[in-house]
Amino acid sequence: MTGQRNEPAVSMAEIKPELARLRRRGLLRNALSLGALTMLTGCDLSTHSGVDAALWAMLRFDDWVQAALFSRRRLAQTYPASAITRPFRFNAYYAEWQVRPVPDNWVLNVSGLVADRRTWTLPALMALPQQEQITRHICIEGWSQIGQWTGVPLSTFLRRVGADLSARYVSFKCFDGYSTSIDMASALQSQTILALDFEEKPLAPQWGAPLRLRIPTKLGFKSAKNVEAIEVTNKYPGGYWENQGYNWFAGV
Ligand SMILES: Nc1nc2c(c(=O)[nH]1)N[C@H]1C(S)=C(S)[C@@H](COP(=O)(O)O)O[C@H]1N2
Ligand SMILES: [Mo]
Repeated sequence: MTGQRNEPAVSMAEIKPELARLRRRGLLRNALSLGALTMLTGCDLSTHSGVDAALWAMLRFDDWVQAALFSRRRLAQTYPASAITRPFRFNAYYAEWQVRPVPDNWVLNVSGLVADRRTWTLPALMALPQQEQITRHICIEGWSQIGQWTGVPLSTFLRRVGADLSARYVSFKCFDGYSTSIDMASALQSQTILALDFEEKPLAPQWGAPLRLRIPTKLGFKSAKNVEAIEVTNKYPGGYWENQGYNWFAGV
């Protein structure tokens, strides 16, 4: 399953039509390298059957993601507590994403198109209205799991800080160096929350302590963990994966 060091059986030119098809269907935005295809699918590209398997995995996964994420009411499906995945997987595939402890002086910074730029402490966030959700978290690498998160609806928070709700983007910066951004409509969707709890306990560092975005209508990479700053802006903010060509919208 790990073919990264083997010579690919195909050239990029040979699989370009397939990748273009995936791109038209909205899963990929920019060019994808063979290395990235290997990483996304876990298939060995050193044989032709491995290449086929990789492309089919992408197409199947694309269909499945569309079905799982898109609903007419634009609400992500919710689940009973019995459906929660245990143990819950922690995404730490990359060395530079080692678990970071919460900095002693952690506060949430708010900037950009907002009336009130005061920083937020954890107790202040805990005093805002909370919402619980049991939803499916879907990673673009091809796995998913159902989890339970509780936190402040992002719409509540944005209104509380006097954000310009007609601004285009909300961006998130994390203290592990990660970043991502979403459109305002998705930020205001009722299931988009600033999660403080996971399975009814404060988030552990690996799951994004002390605060993470949880946005079940988007792929997992949008659910920023270890958030330390939120900015409301009209200038396209991009993000860690977005800047490497992942589909920016990544969901509904
Ligand atoms: N700060 C930060 N947030 C992040 C990531 C990360 O590496 N750092 N990974 C993203 C990806 S790709 C996924 S799939 C989910 C994983 O969340 P989990 O560890 O709760 O499963 O977090 C997202 N948010
Ligand atoms: Mo992911």
